[in-house]
Amino acid sequence: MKAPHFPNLPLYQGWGRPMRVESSVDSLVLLDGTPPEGLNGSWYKVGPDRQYPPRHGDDVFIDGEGMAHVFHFDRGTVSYRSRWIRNARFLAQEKAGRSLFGEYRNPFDKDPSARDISGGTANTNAVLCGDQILILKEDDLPYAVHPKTLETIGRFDYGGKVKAQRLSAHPKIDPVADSVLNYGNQAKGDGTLDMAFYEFDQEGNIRDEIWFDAPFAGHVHDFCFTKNYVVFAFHPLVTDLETVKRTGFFFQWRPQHGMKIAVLKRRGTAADIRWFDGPPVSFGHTVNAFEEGSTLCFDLLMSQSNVFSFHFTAEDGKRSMPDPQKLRRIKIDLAGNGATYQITPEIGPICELARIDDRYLGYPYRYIWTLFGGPPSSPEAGAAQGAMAGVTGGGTDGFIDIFNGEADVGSIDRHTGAIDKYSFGPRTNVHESQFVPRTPDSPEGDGWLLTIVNRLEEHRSELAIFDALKLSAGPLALYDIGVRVRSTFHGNWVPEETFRTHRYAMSRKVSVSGV
Ligand code: V55
Ligand code: FE
Repeated sequence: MKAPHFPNLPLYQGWGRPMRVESSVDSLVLLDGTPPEGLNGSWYKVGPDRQYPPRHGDDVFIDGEGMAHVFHFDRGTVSYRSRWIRNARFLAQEKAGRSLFGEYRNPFDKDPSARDISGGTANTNAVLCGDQILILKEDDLPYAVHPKTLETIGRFDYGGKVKAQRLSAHPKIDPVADSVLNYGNQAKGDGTLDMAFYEFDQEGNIRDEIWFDAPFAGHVHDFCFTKNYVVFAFHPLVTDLETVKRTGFFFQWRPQHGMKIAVLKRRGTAADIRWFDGPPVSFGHTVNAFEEGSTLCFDLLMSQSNVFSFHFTAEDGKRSMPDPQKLRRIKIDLAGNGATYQITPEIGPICELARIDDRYLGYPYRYIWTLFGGPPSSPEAGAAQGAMAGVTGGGTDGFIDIFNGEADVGSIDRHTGAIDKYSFGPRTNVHESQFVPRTPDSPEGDGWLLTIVNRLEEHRSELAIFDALKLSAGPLALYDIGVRVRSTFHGNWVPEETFRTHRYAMSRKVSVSGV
């Protein structure tokens, strides 16, 4: 075995430098403030790290082996732990002492010994199911881990009931039905048109299952639901295996398709699906959806061009600055016979990784918490950010680089348009935040916002707890994590009592219009 050596690329520099460390910190040091009473439970987060350099050196930041993180909150004390997800890929590579996979998701770019091993990295999200935490990546089934220790238990196929080969990393909890909704994209393998929608109960039993064909094998990273419908938007990032073989890249931008939206009727069939067409816009993440009379409102962080052009380009291979991603609402009229949707104007700054008060998922809501991007604090900061994304020439304030870029924690009030935010200063960024209600029946937004703060120059991270509706007042409590937390994608909060009840405790006791 040879010592792993990472090539001299921006991808592995700065905050992108691989850590490859599993941490256990018993009791985080309180730097400032007073921990709030009543904040008891566990916050799970998942991100990529690099077990070994990929086969050909360069890659994209969304690749990398999954590292799960957990903060256990117990009456003002917080412990922190991070563990690799020991899935098939990780274990095979550990045995070989090197990476067996190359370019992101390219099935033709594997070591021959890994031909039958899934390239799934388990690096994107964590959600509770029964008494296990599931760690997700959209090209594989989840891996179950122990909720306290994060020890890997194994690949989870819901007792053989899930026939999709993969589930997305954006499951959503329906707070009224007490269900977990998820889906498989390219569900019968790379490049297949099969989409599989599932509604599960809290223990992972299937309550609803709808299979249908996508218009093209696309990149459906996230979705939305309402009381009666499920919304899938197919933006034109396409997987065509011949193109993957030729170019190496798993997705190609094909604007001629436009963005097609499928509206499924819950508990319905594929025959009930309605399709709506629009221009070739793109998005990574949704925010929420709800019904307003016969109008379906679908909120997302949208770009008017290819927001993934930093890695997945059109046929010409050019990498360019995309139109920046901002909050927009798409309106779909379900009463008429139309087959188009309406995109309403953008609101607020450049955003990424948005969350709401999860008790309002699928229903009318008011508050959004998100990363706010903006101009870099210095030309050097901008250069670091641009290099990472492979973007040269343009400005670098058009997108958020979650590794080496700067970002503030912010919120948008959808009713008043008010923006609230807090900056930890130059050369800092934050991870996706988590809203925690003060009590199960407190009003929308009344509670705490948790985030992880990266001090990019000092190479260390802090844990911040805010009053969710007073971000600009600064954190109520700030803890030193003691180590760097390499940037994560998503996660979820599990209240303490949920470990006893097995219920996600999302059931909302307050009434909302539309319910
Ligand atoms: C995204 C993230 C992924 C991925 C594909 O939109 C798309 C983001 C964290 O992994 O594999
Ligand atoms: Fe995501």
